[in-house]
Amino acid sequence: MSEEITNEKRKTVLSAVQPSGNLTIGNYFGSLSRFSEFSEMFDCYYCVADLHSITVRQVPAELRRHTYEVYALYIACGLEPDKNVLFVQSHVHEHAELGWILDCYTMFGELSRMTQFKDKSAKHADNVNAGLFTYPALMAADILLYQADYVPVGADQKQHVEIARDIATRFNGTYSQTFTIPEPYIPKESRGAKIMSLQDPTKKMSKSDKNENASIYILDSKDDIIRKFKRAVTDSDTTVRVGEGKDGINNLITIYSCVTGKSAEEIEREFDGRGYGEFKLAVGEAVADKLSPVKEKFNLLMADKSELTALMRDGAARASRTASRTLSKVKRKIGFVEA
Ligand code: ATP
Ligand code: LTN
Repeated sequence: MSEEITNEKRKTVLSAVQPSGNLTIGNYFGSLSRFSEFSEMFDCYYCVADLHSITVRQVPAELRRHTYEVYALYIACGLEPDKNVLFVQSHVHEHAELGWILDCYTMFGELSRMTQFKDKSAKHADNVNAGLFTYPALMAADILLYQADYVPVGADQKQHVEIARDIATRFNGTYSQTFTIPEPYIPKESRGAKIMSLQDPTKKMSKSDKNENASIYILDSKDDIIRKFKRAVTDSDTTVRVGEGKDGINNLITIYSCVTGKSAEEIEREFDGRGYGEFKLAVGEAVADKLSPVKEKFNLLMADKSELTALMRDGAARASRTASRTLSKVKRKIGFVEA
């Protein structure tokens, strides 16, 4: 191996999921299912973004349950706790601290352009709080604390990774090289970058959707999965093919492609001459079979909360070692007096 390669620093990956509801197959195909690919090659940090989740009002008992659930799902989806740093965001105080600092390097105009802010403030018009607005600066802190090179996310989060790059570039330019500039790592459109709602396929499938039939949850039973796919909104055509104005079918083809690895053309050929009913059933069964081992592992993990708590504690200590190094460097550069 050449000198150059042996000396190259291992790249770092960071991503997070909010414990704001029951995770959907959008979360699964857009992010969780892909996380374990990185473990062998990169230093990986995955966090449960509980600080982010309170930008929308949460019921305390549910927030607690969802935090354990997302953490257990990380492991059930194949992330081994000793090969990845798995932690809860609020357990590592550096996130909130750097979040505040980065607020002061983030412009009002930049934040005003964020699509997620516009969507969520319309959806929660009675609670348009400052945290919802400055959410991207905290997300930048999550990423920059670990000097992450890659951030695997669904397409909806691309804008937030871009603002993190802008904040990092601004900070580095104001002082000197401090932060690695992160890159988003987004699956190709046909591979699950955006899974749409089953009831309104022009909207993304979201764990906070009030309509339970709109989303397939990772923990849904096989019967529920099949029933929801049966009821999925499609169109008046009858042939299974990708097309304009066929958002519902396009979405089902994307989902089937995510599960089976088949291309859209292969799927069109497989269902040539067969109706929507048969196709929906095949998608339902394939998704249920794919999720069944994840659910089994998840149930085992959730049965031992004290083990999960111990893993969380260990993850937070490991995350904090890296995060505190970056935060000290930032404080020094800004001119804060050391204690
Ligand atoms: P909320 O409804 O609370 O905003 P969400 O379902 O959009 O939540 P997040 O916690 O914001 O989920 O996202 C976790 C990860 O899942 C992110 O990487 C996000 O890009 C991805 N993701 C979320 N929804 C989808 C989707 N429908 N298709 C593909 N990826 C998705
Ligand atoms: N904003 C993300 C969750 C999130 C995140 C992050 C993703 C919080 N911090 C850091 C990647 C990196 C979301 O809503 N999906």
